[in-house]
Amino acid sequence: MERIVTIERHIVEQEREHPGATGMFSDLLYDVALAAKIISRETTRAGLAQILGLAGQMNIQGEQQMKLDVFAHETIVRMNCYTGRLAAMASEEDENIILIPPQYPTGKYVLIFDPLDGSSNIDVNVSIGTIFGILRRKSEQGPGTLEDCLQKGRTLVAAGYIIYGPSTMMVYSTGTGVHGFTLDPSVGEFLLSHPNIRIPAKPKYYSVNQGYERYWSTGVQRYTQWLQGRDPEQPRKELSSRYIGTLVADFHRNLLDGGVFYYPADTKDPGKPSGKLRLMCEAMPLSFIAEQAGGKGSDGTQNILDIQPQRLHQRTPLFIGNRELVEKAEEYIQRFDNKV
Ligand code: AFP
Repeated sequence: MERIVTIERHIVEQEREHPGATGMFSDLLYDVALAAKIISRETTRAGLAQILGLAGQMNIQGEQQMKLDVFAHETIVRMNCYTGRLAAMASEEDENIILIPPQYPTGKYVLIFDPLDGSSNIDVNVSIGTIFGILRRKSEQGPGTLEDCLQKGRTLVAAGYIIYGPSTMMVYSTGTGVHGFTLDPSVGEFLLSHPNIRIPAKPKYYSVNQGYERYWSTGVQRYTQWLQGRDPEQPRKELSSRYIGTLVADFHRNLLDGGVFYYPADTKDPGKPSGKLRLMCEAMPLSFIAEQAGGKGSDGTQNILDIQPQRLHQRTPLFIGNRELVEKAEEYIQRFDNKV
């Protein structure tokens, strides 16, 4: 008989595999899941903002409506600032690291997150998401530091994302495989629905904003032609194209069906020579998941998990999904762009 496993039970069962575990890490993961449920509840009401009062304006009760990305950020911060599990947080919505208020104890972990990824899709009722990563602090005690946050993806102790789609799902890994849970809103629990996710060996999709093709390097353009089965030197069956414009949703689909997502460096905006995506809050956690599912994340020249972040909001090109598709991107970039 199939067992019904809640995320709480799953986290506790995983903890038992680590005899020295204090439970602090499990509690932190559970707090993230709880924040996700609150954000999920609010995302399903987002369309009502128009009739109940626009975000950023007064609603009919005369209360100020909060934008959903700000709401998601504040929910995660408020859920985690007083628990004694964290030394600091870093959010895509905050320029600086978020310190634990002095009246609360600090803990040994650091939480990095993108509270609401794909926010431009909210108004059109298309899937959005939350991305998170958990690091162990480097400093011994006291308030967390920037150095506690600026660590390589390789040092993540856990990472995951929540997708707010037709149903809400939380997918996470603590370094022992990738597991997916679907929220049953009637009981308010995440239930294990996708144990041990592996990226299918035969990919189906490539996902990129092809509207920007003319701003890409020759290597990325030639790689795209290869994905479309149009490189006469290396013939292959074409992949189908899918692009949602929410990284979490594009990544999630390719994780389950196989494929590659990329947001390369481009020349569109001289202020963003490395593309749009953030290394710490987006690329690192998802690359951790990809690797745990048998795939890979790369910036086109090196593994995302081996990059030492220099700044909190550093941007990076990203190629992520099936390992051989990502390595093929590296090959094209090496061949056509890195001429010396
Ligand atoms: P927004 O949060 O501004 O909608 O950006 C979402 C995102 O960072 C990521 O989720 C998408 O993959 C990417 O941007 C889409 O960007 P383009 O609109 O340039 O394709």
